[in-house]
Amino acid sequence: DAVEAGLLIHSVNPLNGETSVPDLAGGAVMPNGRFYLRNHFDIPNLGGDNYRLSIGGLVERPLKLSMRELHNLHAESQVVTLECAGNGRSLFDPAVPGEAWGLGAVSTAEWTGVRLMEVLERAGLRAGATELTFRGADSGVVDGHDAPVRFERGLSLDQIRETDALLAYEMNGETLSPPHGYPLRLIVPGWYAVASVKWLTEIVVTDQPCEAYYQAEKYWYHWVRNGHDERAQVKLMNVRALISSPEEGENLPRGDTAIRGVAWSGAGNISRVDVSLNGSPWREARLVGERRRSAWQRWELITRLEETGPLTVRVRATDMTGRTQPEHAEWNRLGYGNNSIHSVAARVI
Ligand SMILES: Nc1nc2c(c(=O)[nH]1)N[C@H]1C(S)=C(S)[C@@H](COP(=O)(O)O)O[C@H]1N2
Ligand SMILES: [Mo]
Repeated sequence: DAVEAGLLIHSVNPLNGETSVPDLAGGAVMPNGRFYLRNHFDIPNLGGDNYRLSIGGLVERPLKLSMRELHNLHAESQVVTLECAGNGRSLFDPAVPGEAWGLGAVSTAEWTGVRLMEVLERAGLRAGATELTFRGADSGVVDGHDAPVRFERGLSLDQIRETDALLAYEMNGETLSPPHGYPLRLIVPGWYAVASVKWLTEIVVTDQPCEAYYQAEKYWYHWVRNGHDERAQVKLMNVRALISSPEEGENLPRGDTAIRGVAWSGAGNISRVDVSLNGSPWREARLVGERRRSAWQRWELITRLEETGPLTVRVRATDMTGRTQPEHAEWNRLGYGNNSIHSVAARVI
C-alpha cells in the first residue's frame, strides 16, 4: 500500500518510508497514504475493543481507559507537522549511521483526539509529580542490550503544558492506521516526531526523568567542538524550508514560473522565507495559506526566468524567534537535526 501511494520505501521490516520531495507541497495536509513512516520495531497488532490506556504512578486515581471512554471525552483537532529527527541524515558528510533518510521524512496531518492534560486532570496529579513516561506497545532487540527494549519516551509536565500535547485517535479524519499508531498515539507539537509515541498503552507519572533506551541512549546531538564532545537532547524541530518545485533535474520553460515549497519550525511560526536563484540576493517569498502554530507553512515565489541554462534554487526560512537556517548544519555523530539550506539544481530550456 505504501509503495502504491508513492512512498519511497527504505525497509519493510521495520516499515520505513519517506514522502517524495515534490509531493510535500500538495496541500495543507499530507494524504495519509503518503505520510512518511518511521518504525523501530514490528508494528504491534492492538485490537481496538480490548485496548486500554493505563495511567498510573503518582496519580490520585489510576485509570484504564477504553477507546470508547476516550471518544466520549471532549475532542480536539490540531494540524501538526511531524519531522523525523533523522530527516536529511544521508546528506551529512562524513556519513553517519542510522536510517539514511533523504529529505522526505516530514509530513503534516490534522490530528484529532483528547488533550493529554485533560486525561491527566481526570487521573489527578499527586504532589511531587514532575515527569511522565509514555510506553508504546512495540519492542525489540537493540545494540548493546540483551533483553528486548520497549519504545518509551519521557516528557516533563512543564514540557507538556508548553506543547499542548494530544492523545490522537484520528489522522485527517480517518481512524489512525496500524503503521501510524492505531488505536492511539501521542502527538507533541513542535518536537521532533520521536516524542510522538505510537501504539501508546501506558502513561506513568513519576518524579524521575525517563531513562529508557530511546530517551537516554539515542536522540542526543553529539557534536565534536574543538576536539571536545558536547551533547544536547533532541527536542524542538529546527527551522527549515524545502523546495518542492522545481524538483531536482527538472527542465523549466522560459517565462513565468512558480517556485514552491514548505517551511516549519518547532520554536514558532515561520516569519519569512527567502529564495535565491543562481546566487542572486535573497528575495522574500509569499507565505501561502493559514498560519498555524505547529504546522508547516506553504510558500511561493513567482518569478520570470529570462535566460536558458542551469538554474540553482536555494531557500532559507526564518521563524518568529529569529532562528534561521545555516548553510551547513553542524555535523553530529548520529545525524540529527539537519536543517542545512536546501538547494535544487534545475535547468531553464
Ligand atoms: N511506539 C513507537 N512510537 C514511535 C516510533 C516507534 O518506533 N515506536 N517512532 C518514532 C519516530 S522516530 C518517528 S519519526 C515517528 C514517526 O511517525 P509516523 O510513522 O506516523 O510518521 O514516530 C515516533 N513514534
Ligand atoms: Mo524519527
